[in-house]
Amino acid sequence: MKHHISISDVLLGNKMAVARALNFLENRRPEEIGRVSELIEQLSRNPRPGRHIIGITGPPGVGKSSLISRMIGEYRNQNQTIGVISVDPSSRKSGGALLGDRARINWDPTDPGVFIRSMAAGRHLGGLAWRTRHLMTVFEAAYDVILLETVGVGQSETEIDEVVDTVVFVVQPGSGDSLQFMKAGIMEIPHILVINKADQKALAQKALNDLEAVKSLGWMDKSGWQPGIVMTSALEGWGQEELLTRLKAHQDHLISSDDNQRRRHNRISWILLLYRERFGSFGMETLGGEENILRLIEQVDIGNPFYGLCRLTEKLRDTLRSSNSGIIHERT
Ligand SMILES: Nc1nc2c(ncn2[C@@H]2O[C@H](COP(=O)(O)OP(=O)(O)O)[C@@H](O)[C@H]2O)c(=O)[nH]1
Ligand SMILES: [Mg+2]
Repeated sequence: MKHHISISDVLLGNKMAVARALNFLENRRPEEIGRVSELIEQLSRNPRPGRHIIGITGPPGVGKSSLISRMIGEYRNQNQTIGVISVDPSSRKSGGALLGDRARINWDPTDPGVFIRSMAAGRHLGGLAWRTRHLMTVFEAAYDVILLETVGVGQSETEIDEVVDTVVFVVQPGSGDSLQFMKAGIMEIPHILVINKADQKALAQKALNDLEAVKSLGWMDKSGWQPGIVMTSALEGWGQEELLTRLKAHQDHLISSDDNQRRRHNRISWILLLYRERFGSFGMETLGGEENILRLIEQVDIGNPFYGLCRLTEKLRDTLRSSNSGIIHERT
Protein backbone atom coordinates (compact mmCIF):
# COMPACT_ATOMS: atom_id res chain seq x y z
CA MET A 1 0.00 0.00 0.00
CA LYS A 2 1.34 3.37 -0.92
CA HIS A 3 0.70 6.16 1.54
CA HIS A 4 0.77 9.64 0.32
CA ILE A 5 1.99 12.12 2.86
CA SER A 6 1.95 15.73 1.87
CA ILE A 7 4.71 17.59 3.66
CA SER A 8 3.18 20.95 2.87
CA ASP A 9 -0.10 19.89 4.47
CA VAL A 10 1.77 18.74 7.57
CA LEU A 11 3.52 22.11 7.71
CA LEU A 12 0.13 23.82 7.56
CA GLY A 13 -0.96 21.74 10.51
CA ASN A 14 -3.62 19.91 8.52
CA LYS A 15 -4.89 17.31 10.97
CA MET A 16 -5.48 14.61 8.39
CA ALA A 17 -1.95 14.97 7.05
CA VAL A 18 -0.50 15.04 10.55
CA ALA A 19 -2.39 11.88 11.51
CA ARG A 20 -1.30 10.15 8.34
CA ALA A 21 2.35 11.02 8.91
CA LEU A 22 2.17 9.82 12.51
CA ASN A 23 0.54 6.54 11.51
CA PHE A 24 3.11 5.97 8.85
CA LEU A 25 5.98 6.50 11.29
CA GLU A 26 4.39 4.40 14.00
CA ASN A 27 3.33 1.45 11.92
CA ARG A 28 6.33 1.44 9.67
CA ARG A 29 7.26 -1.86 8.18
CA PRO A 30 10.91 -2.80 7.77
CA GLU A 31 10.80 -2.49 4.00
CA GLU A 32 9.68 1.12 4.34
CA ILE A 33 12.71 2.30 6.27
CA GLY A 34 13.85 4.29 3.24
CA ARG A 35 10.62 6.26 3.12
CA VAL A 36 10.61 6.74 6.87
CA SER A 37 14.10 8.15 6.66
CA GLU A 38 13.06 10.44 3.83
CA LEU A 39 10.00 11.71 5.68
CA ILE A 40 11.95 12.35 8.86
CA GLU A 41 14.57 14.23 6.96
CA GLN A 42 12.04 16.44 5.19
CA LEU A 43 10.26 17.17 8.45
CA SER A 44 13.53 17.80 10.29
CA ARG A 45 14.45 20.38 7.67
CA ASN A 46 11.19 22.24 8.19
CA PRO A 47 10.48 22.62 11.87
CA ARG A 48 8.53 25.64 13.07
CA PRO A 49 11.27 28.10 13.93
CA GLY A 50 9.67 29.30 17.15
CA ARG A 51 8.47 25.92 18.38
CA HIS A 52 8.70 25.06 22.04
CA ILE A 53 8.86 21.43 23.16
CA ILE A 54 7.73 20.99 26.73
CA GLY A 55 7.86 17.84 28.83
CA ILE A 56 5.25 17.51 31.57
CA THR A 57 6.29 14.80 33.96
CA GLY A 58 5.61 13.70 37.53
CA PRO A 59 4.03 10.87 39.50
CA PRO A 60 0.67 9.41 38.43
CA GLY A 61 -2.39 11.23 39.71
CA VAL A 62 -0.85 14.64 40.40
CA GLY A 63 -2.96 16.21 37.67
CA LYS A 64 -0.70 16.35 34.62
CA SER A 65 -3.46 15.61 32.12
CA SER A 66 -5.83 18.04 33.84
CA LEU A 67 -3.15 20.72 33.78
CA ILE A 68 -2.46 20.10 30.11
CA SER A 69 -6.15 20.69 29.38
CA ARG A 70 -5.83 24.10 31.05
CA MET A 71 -2.59 24.87 29.24
CA ILE A 72 -4.22 24.09 25.92
CA GLY A 73 -6.93 26.65 26.69
CA GLU A 74 -4.34 29.23 27.63
CA TYR A 75 -2.17 28.66 24.56
CA ARG A 76 -5.23 28.83 22.32
CA ASN A 77 -6.04 32.22 23.86
CA GLN A 78 -2.59 33.27 22.72
CA ASN A 79 -3.36 31.94 19.27
CA GLN A 80 -0.70 29.25 19.41
CA THR A 81 -1.27 25.83 17.93
CA ILE A 82 -0.58 22.77 20.07
CA GLY A 83 0.35 19.17 19.59
CA VAL A 84 0.24 16.82 22.58
CA ILE A 85 1.87 13.43 22.89
CA SER A 86 0.64 11.60 25.93
CA VAL A 87 2.69 8.55 26.77
CA ASP A 88 0.21 6.14 28.28
CA PRO A 89 1.67 4.11 31.10
CA SER A 90 -1.29 1.72 31.25
CA SER A 91 0.51 -0.83 29.15
CA ARG A 92 3.27 -1.09 31.69
CA LYS A 93 3.04 -4.07 33.96
CA SER A 94 2.72 -2.16 37.19
CA GLY A 95 1.02 0.84 35.63
CA GLY A 96 -2.60 -0.08 36.07
CA ALA A 97 -2.58 -0.16 39.83
CA LEU A 98 -0.77 3.14 40.12
CA LEU A 99 -3.14 5.12 38.01
CA GLY A 100 -6.19 5.50 40.20
CA ASP A 101 -8.75 7.81 38.70
CA ARG A 102 -7.43 9.46 35.68
CA ALA A 103 -8.56 12.51 33.83
CA ARG A 104 -8.51 12.62 30.08
CA ILE A 105 -7.06 15.59 28.34
CA ASN A 106 -9.99 17.79 27.59
CA TRP A 107 -10.14 19.76 24.38
CA ASP A 108 -12.39 20.79 21.57
CA PRO A 109 -12.05 18.15 18.85
CA THR A 110 -13.30 20.60 16.23
CA ASP A 111 -10.46 23.03 16.97
CA PRO A 112 -8.00 22.74 14.07
CA GLY A 113 -5.20 24.13 16.24
CA VAL A 114 -5.00 21.22 18.68
CA PHE A 115 -3.86 17.68 18.05
CA ILE A 116 -3.59 14.98 20.69
CA ARG A 117 -1.93 11.64 20.34
CA SER A 118 -1.50 8.92 22.95
CA MET A 119 1.10 6.27 22.63
CA ALA A 120 1.82 3.19 24.70
CA ALA A 121 4.84 3.44 26.93
CA GLY A 122 6.46 0.24 25.75
CA ARG A 123 9.42 -1.15 27.57
CA HIS A 124 11.28 2.07 28.22
CA LEU A 125 10.73 3.63 31.59
CA GLY A 126 9.15 6.78 30.31
CA GLY A 127 8.38 5.24 26.95
CA LEU A 128 10.68 7.71 25.29
CA ALA A 129 12.26 5.41 22.80
CA TRP A 130 13.23 6.61 19.36
CA ARG A 131 9.57 6.14 18.44
CA THR A 132 8.71 9.27 20.38
CA ARG A 133 11.40 11.18 18.56
CA HIS A 134 10.11 10.06 15.20
CA LEU A 135 6.64 11.29 16.06
CA MET A 136 8.13 14.46 17.45
CA THR A 137 9.50 15.47 14.06
CA VAL A 138 5.91 15.62 12.78
CA PHE A 139 4.78 17.76 15.70
CA GLU A 140 7.80 20.05 15.40
CA ALA A 141 6.88 20.76 11.81
CA ALA A 142 3.18 21.24 12.47
CA TYR A 143 2.72 23.01 15.82
CA ASP A 144 3.96 26.00 17.79
CA VAL A 145 3.88 24.28 21.15
CA ILE A 146 4.47 20.59 21.73
CA LEU A 147 3.53 19.05 25.06
CA LEU A 148 4.81 15.64 26.02
CA GLU A 149 3.13 14.01 29.01
CA THR A 150 5.03 11.20 30.72
CA VAL A 151 4.94 9.54 34.09
CA GLY A 152 8.13 10.11 36.01
CA VAL A 153 9.09 9.52 39.60
CA GLY A 154 12.49 10.97 40.17
CA GLN A 155 15.08 9.21 38.13
CA SER A 156 13.52 8.84 34.71
CA GLU A 157 13.75 12.57 34.08
CA THR A 158 16.97 12.31 32.16
CA GLU A 159 15.08 10.45 29.49
CA ILE A 160 12.60 13.24 28.98
CA ASP A 161 15.36 15.81 29.33
CA GLU A 162 16.91 14.46 26.14
CA VAL A 163 13.77 14.94 24.11
CA VAL A 164 12.36 18.32 25.10
CA ASP A 165 13.46 21.94 25.50
CA THR A 166 11.90 22.46 28.90
CA VAL A 167 11.13 19.97 31.65
CA VAL A 168 8.19 20.68 33.95
CA PHE A 169 7.91 18.46 37.00
CA VAL A 170 4.48 18.34 38.61
CA VAL A 171 3.89 17.40 42.22
CA GLN A 172 0.86 17.56 44.47
CA PRO A 173 0.72 18.83 48.03
CA GLY A 174 1.08 16.33 50.82
CA SER A 175 2.96 13.79 48.76
CA GLY A 176 6.25 13.68 50.54
CA ASP A 177 7.87 11.45 47.98
CA SER A 178 8.73 13.82 45.21
CA LEU A 179 9.74 16.48 47.66
CA GLN A 180 12.04 13.99 49.33
CA PHE A 181 13.57 13.19 45.97
CA MET A 182 14.46 16.80 45.53
CA LYS A 183 15.80 17.33 48.99
CA ALA A 184 18.02 14.32 48.62
CA GLY A 185 19.18 15.69 45.28
CA ILE A 186 18.23 12.43 43.62
CA MET A 187 16.12 14.09 41.06
CA GLU A 188 17.45 15.78 38.02
CA ILE A 189 16.53 19.38 38.41
CA PRO A 190 13.54 20.25 36.28
CA HIS A 191 13.34 23.71 34.72
CA ILE A 192 10.02 24.44 36.31
CA LEU A 193 8.34 22.88 39.30
CA VAL A 194 4.59 22.91 39.54
CA ILE A 195 2.66 22.32 42.72
CA ASN A 196 -0.73 21.39 41.29
CA LYS A 197 -3.91 20.92 43.37
CA ALA A 198 -2.92 24.11 45.13
CA ASP A 199 -6.61 24.50 45.89
CA GLN A 200 -5.66 22.39 48.91
CA LYS A 201 -4.43 25.60 50.43
CA ALA A 202 -2.68 24.67 53.68
CA LEU A 203 -0.94 21.62 52.28
CA ALA A 204 0.14 23.53 49.19
CA GLN A 205 1.65 26.29 51.29
CA LYS A 206 3.64 23.70 53.22
CA ALA A 207 4.88 22.09 50.01
CA LEU A 208 5.90 25.50 48.73
CA ASN A 209 7.81 26.28 51.91
CA ASP A 210 9.60 22.94 51.68
CA LEU A 211 10.58 23.51 48.10
CA GLU A 212 11.65 27.10 48.70
CA ALA A 213 13.94 25.79 51.41
CA VAL A 214 15.52 23.35 48.98
CA LYS A 215 15.78 26.11 46.43
CA SER A 216 17.66 28.35 48.81
CA LEU A 217 20.39 25.73 48.86
CA GLY A 218 21.25 26.98 45.40
CA TRP A 219 19.32 25.35 42.66
CA MET A 220 20.61 26.13 39.25
CA ASP A 221 21.09 24.09 36.14
CA LYS A 222 24.23 23.97 34.03
CA SER A 223 23.17 26.83 31.80
CA GLY A 224 22.52 29.14 34.73
CA TRP A 225 18.75 28.84 34.71
CA GLN A 226 17.12 29.27 38.08
CA PRO A 227 14.23 26.82 38.36
CA GLY A 228 11.00 28.43 39.50
CA ILE A 229 8.05 27.09 41.43
CA VAL A 230 4.52 27.67 40.19
CA MET A 231 1.31 26.90 42.05
CA THR A 232 -1.65 25.78 39.98
CA SER A 233 -5.10 24.36 40.34
CA ALA A 234 -6.17 22.52 37.25
CA LEU A 235 -9.47 21.89 39.00
CA GLU A 236 -10.28 25.55 39.61
CA GLY A 237 -8.42 26.76 36.56
CA TRP A 238 -5.80 29.11 37.90
CA GLY A 239 -2.01 29.32 37.79
CA GLN A 240 -1.69 28.18 34.19
CA GLU A 241 -1.11 31.73 33.03
CA GLU A 242 1.89 32.11 35.30
CA LEU A 243 3.12 28.70 34.18
CA LEU A 244 3.06 29.83 30.56
CA THR A 245 4.95 32.98 31.47
CA ARG A 246 7.63 30.90 33.17
CA LEU A 247 7.77 28.57 30.18
CA LYS A 248 8.28 31.48 27.83
CA ALA A 249 11.03 32.80 30.10
CA HIS A 250 12.82 29.46 29.87
CA GLN A 251 12.49 29.39 26.12
CA ASP A 252 13.99 32.89 25.95
CA HIS A 253 16.76 31.75 28.26
CA LEU A 254 17.56 28.81 25.98
CA ILE A 255 17.69 31.05 22.95
CA SER A 256 20.04 33.51 24.64
CA SER A 257 22.33 31.03 26.40
CA ASP A 258 22.33 27.58 24.88
CA ASP A 259 21.36 28.56 21.40
CA ASN A 260 20.94 25.25 19.62
CA GLN A 261 23.29 23.23 21.78
CA ARG A 262 20.53 21.53 23.66
CA ARG A 263 18.68 20.45 20.54
CA ARG A 264 21.90 19.29 18.93
CA HIS A 265 22.71 17.22 21.95
CA ASN A 266 19.24 15.69 21.83
CA ARG A 267 19.65 14.67 18.21
CA ILE A 268 22.98 13.08 18.96
CA SER A 269 21.42 10.98 21.70
CA TRP A 270 18.70 9.96 19.23
CA ILE A 271 21.31 8.52 16.87
CA LEU A 272 22.92 6.70 19.76
CA LEU A 273 19.53 5.20 20.64
CA LEU A 274 18.99 4.00 17.08
CA TYR A 275 22.42 2.44 17.02
CA ARG A 276 22.03 0.78 20.39
CA GLU A 277 18.62 -0.53 19.42
CA ARG A 278 20.05 -2.13 16.29
CA PHE A 279 23.39 -3.49 17.45
CA GLY A 280 22.98 -3.84 21.19
CA SER A 281 25.87 -4.15 23.59
CA PHE A 282 27.92 -5.95 20.96
CA GLY A 283 27.78 -2.89 18.74
CA MET A 284 28.44 -0.58 21.64
CA GLU A 285 31.56 -2.48 22.69
CA THR A 286 32.90 -2.92 19.17
CA LEU A 287 32.92 0.83 18.63
CA GLY A 288 34.60 1.48 21.95
CA GLY A 289 31.69 2.30 24.23
CA GLU A 290 29.20 5.10 24.57
CA GLU A 291 31.59 7.99 24.96
CA ASN A 292 33.54 6.98 21.91
CA ILE A 293 30.41 6.56 19.85
CA LEU A 294 29.12 9.96 20.92
CA ARG A 295 32.40 11.39 19.69
CA LEU A 296 31.94 9.64 16.36
CA ILE A 297 28.42 11.03 16.03
CA GLU A 298 29.77 14.53 16.69
CA GLN A 299 31.61 14.23 13.39
CA VAL A 300 28.74 13.13 11.17
CA ASP A 301 25.80 14.94 9.62
CA ILE A 302 23.04 14.79 12.22
CA GLY A 303 20.44 16.42 9.98
CA ASN A 304 19.00 13.00 9.31
CA PRO A 305 19.54 10.54 12.16
CA PHE A 306 19.42 7.64 9.72
CA TYR A 307 22.48 8.98 7.92
CA GLY A 308 24.18 9.10 11.28
CA LEU A 309 23.17 5.50 11.83
CA CYS A 310 24.51 4.53 8.40
CA ARG A 311 27.88 6.11 9.15
CA LEU A 312 28.10 4.23 12.43
CA THR A 313 27.09 1.01 10.71
CA GLU A 314 29.86 1.46 8.16
CA LYS A 315 32.31 2.15 10.92
CA LEU A 316 31.17 -1.01 12.71
CA ARG A 317 31.60 -3.05 9.55
CA ASP A 318 35.08 -1.63 8.96
CA THR A 319 36.09 -2.33 12.52
CA LEU A 320 34.86 -5.90 12.33
CA ARG A 321 36.50 -6.42 8.97
CA SER A 322 39.90 -5.22 10.10
CA SER A 323 39.77 -7.20 13.32
CA ASN A 324 38.78 -10.35 11.42
CA SER A 325 41.12 -9.87 8.50
CA GLY A 326 43.82 -11.94 10.13
CA ILE A 327 41.51 -14.91 10.48
CA ILE A 328 40.14 -14.58 6.97
CA HIS A 329 43.66 -14.42 5.66
CA GLU A 330 44.66 -17.66 7.36
CA ARG A 331 41.67 -19.48 5.97
CA THR A 332 42.29 -18.55 2.36
N1 LIG B 1 -8.27 19.07 43.89
C1 LIG B 1 -7.71 18.97 42.69
N2 LIG B 1 -7.81 17.82 42.00
C2 LIG B 1 -7.21 17.76 40.79
C3 LIG B 1 -6.47 18.86 40.25
N3 LIG B 1 -5.98 18.47 39.06
C4 LIG B 1 -6.37 17.20 38.85
N4 LIG B 1 -7.11 16.75 39.89
C5 LIG B 1 -7.70 15.40 40.02
O1 LIG B 1 -6.65 14.47 40.22
C6 LIG B 1 -6.94 13.23 39.55
C7 LIG B 1 -5.80 12.85 38.62
O2 LIG B 1 -5.70 13.81 37.59
P1 LIG B 1 -4.94 13.51 36.22
O3 LIG B 1 -4.98 14.77 35.43
O4 LIG B 1 -5.46 12.30 35.58
O5 LIG B 1 -3.46 13.22 36.78
P2 LIG B 1 -2.20 12.61 35.97
O6 LIG B 1 -2.19 11.14 36.25
O7 LIG B 1 -1.02 13.29 36.57
O8 LIG B 1 -2.36 12.92 34.51
C8 LIG B 1 -8.27 13.46 38.83
O9 LIG B 1 -9.29 12.93 39.63
C9 LIG B 1 -8.38 14.95 38.74
O10 LIG B 1 -9.70 15.40 38.69
C10 LIG B 1 -6.42 20.06 41.02
O11 LIG B 1 -5.81 21.07 40.63
N5 LIG B 1 -7.04 20.06 42.22
MG1 LIG C 1 -2.34 11.67 32.79
